[in-house]
Amino acid sequence: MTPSSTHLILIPSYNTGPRLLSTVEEALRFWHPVWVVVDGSTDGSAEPLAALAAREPQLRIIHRAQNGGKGAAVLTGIDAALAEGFTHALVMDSDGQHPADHIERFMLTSQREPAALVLGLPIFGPEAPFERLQGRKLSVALAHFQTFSRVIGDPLFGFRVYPMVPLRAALLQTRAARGFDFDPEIAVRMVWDGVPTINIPAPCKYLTKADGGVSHFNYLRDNVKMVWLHLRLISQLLLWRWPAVIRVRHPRVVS
Ligand SMILES: Nc1nc2c(ncn2[C@@H]2O[C@H](COP(=O)(O)OP(=O)(O)O)[C@@H](O)[C@H]2O)c(=O)[nH]1
Ligand SMILES: [Mg+2]
Repeated sequence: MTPSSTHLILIPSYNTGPRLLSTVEEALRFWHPVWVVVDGSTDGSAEPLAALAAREPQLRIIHRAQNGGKGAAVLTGIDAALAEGFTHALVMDSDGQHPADHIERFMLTSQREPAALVLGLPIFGPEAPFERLQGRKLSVALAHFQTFSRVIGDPLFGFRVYPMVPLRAALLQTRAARGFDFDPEIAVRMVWDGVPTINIPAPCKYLTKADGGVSHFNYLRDNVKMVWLHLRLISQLLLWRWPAVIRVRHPRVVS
């Protein structure tokens, strides 16, 4: 496979457990290069990766000494990638929930439309937890309100291709968006900044503990963070951003 010089896969990982290695191996089957940001993990999950990276030059591992959250890990990764001349990153979860066989379609769409944020529109199976699906409906409605449009099909699904320059600009606008608030906040901010979106359906799996599924989503801590996120975005929108947001209305594209 010819490695791309513009588009790379970026996988943020924190204490992912045994699923990390198989997720990275799967990603490598579909695209080169793949970079993993190990975010202060303490569970030993990065060790088998180091062995794989020793024989696979298209895999790079970046270590963060301290856990900083998904958004912080993505920022570390894109800073390094921009410094090496890459322009776009497909960000995916480290635990096998996201469909590696859709990587190529997402990347080719991004190469065709490099200005766009390519968003996954999740298709859930019957195993998806009821309360996560309900919470999601509220997040979708809020993202529609915050952008005065339906250009963000799903603000929580993390399987996306980002143009990295506008992603970095959006991250640097705020000290938040470093944990689980990363996905919804950054999508809304990029739309506010005038980045067009393309929404592509893609399956999302929920894995049982027996299958190696691990979730760091803490219902109390992360839902409080989400409420705070929406209060911040809505107050900014109503106080000063609304005229600009009205001006940047993009057609919603489902590819
Ligand atoms: N870098 C980093 N990534 C994280 C952190 N917490 C979660 N993630 C990543 O974000 C993705 C989603 O997290 P996960 O715990 O699976 O949450 P869930 O899928 O929403 O239940 C996974 O790829 C994780 O590795 C963190 O503290 N740091
Ligand atoms: Mg997960």
